[in-house]
Amino acid sequence: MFIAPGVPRAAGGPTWTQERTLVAVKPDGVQRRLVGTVIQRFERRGFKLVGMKMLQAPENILAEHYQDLQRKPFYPALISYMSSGPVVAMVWEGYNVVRASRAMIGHTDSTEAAPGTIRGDFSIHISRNIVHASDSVEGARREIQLWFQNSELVNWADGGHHNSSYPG
Ligand code: IDP
Ligand code: MG
Repeated sequence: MFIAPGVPRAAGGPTWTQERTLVAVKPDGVQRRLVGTVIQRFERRGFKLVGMKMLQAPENILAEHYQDLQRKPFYPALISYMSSGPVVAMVWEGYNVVRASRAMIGHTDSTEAAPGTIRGDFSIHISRNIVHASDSVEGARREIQLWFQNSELVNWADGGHHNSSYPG
């Protein structure tokens, strides 16, 4: 049975709230031709792509994006890595997409990232970890506003063209 987002399954049961999160394929992911792989994993999980663009990330966006890390010793190298080539920024929507996408990308450090996660399958080092995903609903809201104009996000209607709902 299909249960619409936002409708409680039963009294006291889970509520389906839709979330959005920012996912970005970092320059090493683009260089290694992993853009399609990242998109495929989110699509196959059933999440909905509502925004996507390739860009050479401007320094002011990177500085704000990584503002919490400014005092870390690796910060200058991080900014230079993130500026080393284009990134593909995306906004994905779906039930608990923030937490689910963190699980899908895996641990920051490639050594700790579980096989089957994006980082666990492809990352070679903590400083070259392929992909970014927001780490909280509030962080996602902030990052989506930072990377995208409202007009760049598309609220498309789900036509139900999935295997699970295909007629006949
Ligand atoms: P996250 O990307 O898993 O959320 P954060 O701790 O928010 O991890 O760090 C942001 C990014 O900074 C990491 O994805 C990685 O690219 C880089 N980074 C974090 N820790 C290190 C480090 O110890 N050495 C080099 N780069 C690091
Ligand atoms: Mg982070």
